[in-house]
Amino acid sequence: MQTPKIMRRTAMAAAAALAMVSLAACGGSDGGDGDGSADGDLIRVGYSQLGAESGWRTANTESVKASLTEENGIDLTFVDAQQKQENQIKALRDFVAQDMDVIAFSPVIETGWDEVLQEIKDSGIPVILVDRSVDTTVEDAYLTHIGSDMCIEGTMAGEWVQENYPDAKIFELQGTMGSGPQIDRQRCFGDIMGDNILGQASGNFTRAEGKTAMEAALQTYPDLDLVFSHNDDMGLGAVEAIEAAGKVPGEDIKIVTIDAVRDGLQALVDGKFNFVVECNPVFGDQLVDLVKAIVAGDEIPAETVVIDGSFDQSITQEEVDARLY
Ligand code: GZL
Repeated sequence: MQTPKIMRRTAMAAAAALAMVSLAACGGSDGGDGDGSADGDLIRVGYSQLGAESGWRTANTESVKASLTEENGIDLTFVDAQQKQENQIKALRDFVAQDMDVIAFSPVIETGWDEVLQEIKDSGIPVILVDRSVDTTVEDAYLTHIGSDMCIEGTMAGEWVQENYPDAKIFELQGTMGSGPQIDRQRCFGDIMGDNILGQASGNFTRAEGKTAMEAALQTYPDLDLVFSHNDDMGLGAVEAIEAAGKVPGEDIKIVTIDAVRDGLQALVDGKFNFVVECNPVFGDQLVDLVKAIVAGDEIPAETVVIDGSFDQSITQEEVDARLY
């Protein structure tokens, strides 16, 4: 479904193209030399990033900024929300006021977006949902989503635990409560290993909060022997807590995480993690292609799923060193 803004721009593009053909026929040209929109201007993109809470987010931001560049035809306005929804909503409203060509954002939690998404829809600016998901009543609130399937990630982790430690006594470190990854990873891991979960607590996807949550868990559940962490950073915090308690991470207490950032894979090589499911943050190149296709009025896929792999302790130091992030 094309929103009014795209139809307006498509009409402009058609008119520009017609103008160029007629000018060329007369031996002239309008000199359109940009890369991106048909009229040669840079495509103005407003991007609301949720924060810088983890190694994953840092790698994702680097990928977005490396791809949405002027040389790629993009004028990027990038705003970091420090993991606060109110900051994202303000940024989104600013993008509407600035009449961006495209808005992209990675919502910190799934709910609370209806009002601002309706405002964006009324403005006709197309929205790309990046990485995370939203739960909204606004019809056609966004044009397309790009990111990993968080349920598949939870399933991959659950299947590995079922296969290798079917009798594990599990503590679950949850990501930011109400976020898409926390909801879907928990649901789909729990579908397989839910009966083995002794307790859960959120570490908000950060190393420090993961350590704090793990310290409490070790007190409450002294016989826990496996941690399922929704991301590497909280898993690394858990390592610190486990070692401080005089136990050996990866042996006394197994650790299964998601993301596969370099620090997480290093913990795997070092024997402190046991299994890591990838959640690939490097999709800036696919994002810029989506932006250009939207502005060009091309057919847009509703979903671009970023493919994830997984790693166990067979990984080598050379493989870790060769990783992009
Ligand atoms: C997943 C992403 C999650 C990562 C965390 O796509 O949204 O947020 O798993 C990050 O590391 O904080």
